[in-house]
Amino acid sequence: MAEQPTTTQPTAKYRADYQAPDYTITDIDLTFDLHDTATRVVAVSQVKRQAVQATSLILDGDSLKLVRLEINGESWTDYQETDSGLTIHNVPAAFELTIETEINPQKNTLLEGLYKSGEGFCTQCEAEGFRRITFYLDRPDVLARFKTKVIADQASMPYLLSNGNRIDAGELDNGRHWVQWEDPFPKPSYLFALVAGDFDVLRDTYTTKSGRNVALEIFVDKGNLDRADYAMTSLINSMKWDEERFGLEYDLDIYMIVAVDFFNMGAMENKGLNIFNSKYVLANPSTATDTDYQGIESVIGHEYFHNWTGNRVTCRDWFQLSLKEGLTVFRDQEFSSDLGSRPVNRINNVRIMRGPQFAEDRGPMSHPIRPEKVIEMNNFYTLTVYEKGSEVIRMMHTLLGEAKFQAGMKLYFERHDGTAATCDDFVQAMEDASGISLAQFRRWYSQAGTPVVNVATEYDAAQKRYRVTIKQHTAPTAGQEEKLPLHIPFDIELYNRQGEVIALQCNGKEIHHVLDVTEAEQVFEFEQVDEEPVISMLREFSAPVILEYDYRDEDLIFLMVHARNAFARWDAGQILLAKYIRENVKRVQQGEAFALPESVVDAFRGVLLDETLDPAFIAEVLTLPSENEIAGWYETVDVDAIHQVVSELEKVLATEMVDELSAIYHSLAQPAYTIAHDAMAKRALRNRCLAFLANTEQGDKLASAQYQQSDNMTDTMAAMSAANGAQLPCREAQMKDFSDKWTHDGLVMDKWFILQGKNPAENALDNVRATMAHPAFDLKNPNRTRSLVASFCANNPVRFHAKDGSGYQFLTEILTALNTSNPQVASRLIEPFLKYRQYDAQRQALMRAELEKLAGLENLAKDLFEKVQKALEQ
Ligand code: B3K
Ligand code: ZN
Repeated sequence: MAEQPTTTQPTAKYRADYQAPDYTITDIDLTFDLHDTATRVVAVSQVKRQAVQATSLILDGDSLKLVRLEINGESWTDYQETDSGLTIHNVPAAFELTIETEINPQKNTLLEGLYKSGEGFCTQCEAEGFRRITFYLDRPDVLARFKTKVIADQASMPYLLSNGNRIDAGELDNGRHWVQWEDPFPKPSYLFALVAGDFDVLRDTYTTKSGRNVALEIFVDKGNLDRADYAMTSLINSMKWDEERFGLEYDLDIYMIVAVDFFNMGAMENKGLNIFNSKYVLANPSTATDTDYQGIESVIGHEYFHNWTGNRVTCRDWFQLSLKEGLTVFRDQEFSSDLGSRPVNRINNVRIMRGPQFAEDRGPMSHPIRPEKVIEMNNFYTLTVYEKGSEVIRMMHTLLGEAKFQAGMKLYFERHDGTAATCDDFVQAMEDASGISLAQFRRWYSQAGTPVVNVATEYDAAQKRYRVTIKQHTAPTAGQEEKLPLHIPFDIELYNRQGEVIALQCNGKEIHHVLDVTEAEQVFEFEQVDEEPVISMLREFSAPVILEYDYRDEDLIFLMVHARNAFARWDAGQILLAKYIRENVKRVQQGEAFALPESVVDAFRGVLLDETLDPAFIAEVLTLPSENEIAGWYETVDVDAIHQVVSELEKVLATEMVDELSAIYHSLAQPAYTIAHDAMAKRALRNRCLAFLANTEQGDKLASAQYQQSDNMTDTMAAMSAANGAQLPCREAQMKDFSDKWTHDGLVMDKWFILQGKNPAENALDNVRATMAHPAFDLKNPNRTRSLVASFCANNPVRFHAKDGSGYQFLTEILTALNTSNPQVASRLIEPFLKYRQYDAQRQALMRAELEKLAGLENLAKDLFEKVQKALEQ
């Protein structure tokens, strides 16, 4: 039986209610006696009163059995167990608190606290998992020095790991052994980690710039050692990059990473002992795609960078989550951009903003990057806090420039190292170090929603003036009606017809290309503009806003060729595609045929044939916006029309450019697989060509041949996706062959499950249901569940939104099962339901009925409760 989540009516917490803790804990000494169903935890804490008036110590606790409670070594009976933990009455001002608890890791399907992943034990404590291990002040502003002793069976669990340095070890006479760890850096409980098990270990060393030798260890399941190299390379690259770009050095003698198969998210930055979803560690050419490799590099980097932005300076309270996450995402994006292609990285980050993040801003869960009200903290590890949070940091970087931004970082560490800080502390450091006012800019932290920036331009030939009128407006979002103008860094460039840049002059002075847009409406008048220019705007996506401007086709086609920066060229292509997607959705709705001007095809053909461009960049230009991103452009979404238009557009481009696509496809074949950037870039373009060609007569032959000849997972998956997407005859044989070959390996099978989920066939749902019986599928494993269920519900809109409501019923069944076994995963999967108001009346009613069913569930977990409630009341 799965463990039942808390059943009491959930209550909200507000940012405004923050209060410093009455007590703090300076040191904690933990002993774990590990057993599958009854693990004993003894916690000896040094407690100190902080608030004079306090007499009771209120500790957090969840699903714990209290075995023993002592104060200064004496049994203590003056306490009460509550719904949320333990209240100990009449405690002294400073004392030693001993608590022994019993927990059941085997039954812990929530994957929070201490749980079993396969044969081993591991922990996940962020945000509030430590309270499922022992009663504690489980909040990020209580920082203690941790000492941890782990006792377990020696034969089955030779490795016993925790944070910090290994200080002692020994054997017991009953076949058990123990290891003791000590972390010299005070830390909040969410950064605690413990791992026990049997692993293969990849070892290396790193010497920091000041000469400290650091042992690097990556622990993987037995037999997976040949899949750990890239993670190690990425770790070493991260350590080096953080020294070079941010001047930050690692601070312990050992850095460990453990890959586990059961994990709710990507990875966790526990001090000195990162725990990773195996998806972001394990890779070799035959099991992982280029995208997987890139994911590993960025997540390894992200968790490593947290050592300074997150661990050395942590968050005062969970409302400040973006302090560490937004900043660390910014850092990992910069890392990937410095090591790989900056434009391609930027494009992919912007796709996430314009697709799922903008969608989050429009929905019932819309919140500022620093939320004001939270029921379940795990629900706020969102694209808004992470990705928009990173855009907010990036805007400060744009406004200050690299040198001043780095001065701000330095000041931030000087002021806050070793403490728990706020978002405001960060902005203050940036402001103080740079002398640049961020007063209005701070609104980005409190205001939710995506601003719309509307631009109108006017050219006065007689005066040689170019007038740019910029209006900004943010529509009301859930629970936040009033919106104020934001400080928007608005990066522009003007070009003459020869493609040369026109210097920006205002009032006789040359001005910077990043305009400070701060008012609801603002006019910039540029002088000495000799001819009507072409304007490039929101270059590099300089602010997370929606740009509205009535571009002429020829101007976009001009920018696709002449804009000086690659991102702007890509963006011009996207705006051009968007114009014709919108127009054709209208045509489809009116029963007219699909139409695309020759000039548009030629513009894309021009990019395809431009040998001076990076092939990976060309692949991005030729990638259409996703159906989900397109859905976001509409008040009422017509899933079927959108799907039809995207398919037609792919087909028309493929047919019109078939010769070029085919020639390039063949010319880019590579003799042997390497993971060098230029090799990846060529594969990216070649496989993009294949995806187009799948819509032509050659499709089946090409996809079939590529699958058979492929010596690497990138090309294998590209062949399978092409076959799946275009429903080619070779699809079935490929799917069977792949499953026969990889059934034993869940991580690889995830790719196959994703294809089943995204299968455009009419009977996709039947297939998905049948696939749940596949031996490699396991609803208890978050990776498997996400691969199959999320790819169907979130990324196969036409089938999920089937008019008979069958897709909706399916999602409710899954959510009902996960509500008890793993509500955190359920809470991610429910997202498609939250957008129900964007659909037609019939679909709305069907989805609403499902939400109501969920609302009526007995024991609805607070993760789902918060979202269901907001969706229904919106
Ligand atoms: N800090 C963790 C996320 C924890 C999520 C808790 N539900 C990973 C990261 O952002 O690096
Ligand atoms: Zn993070």
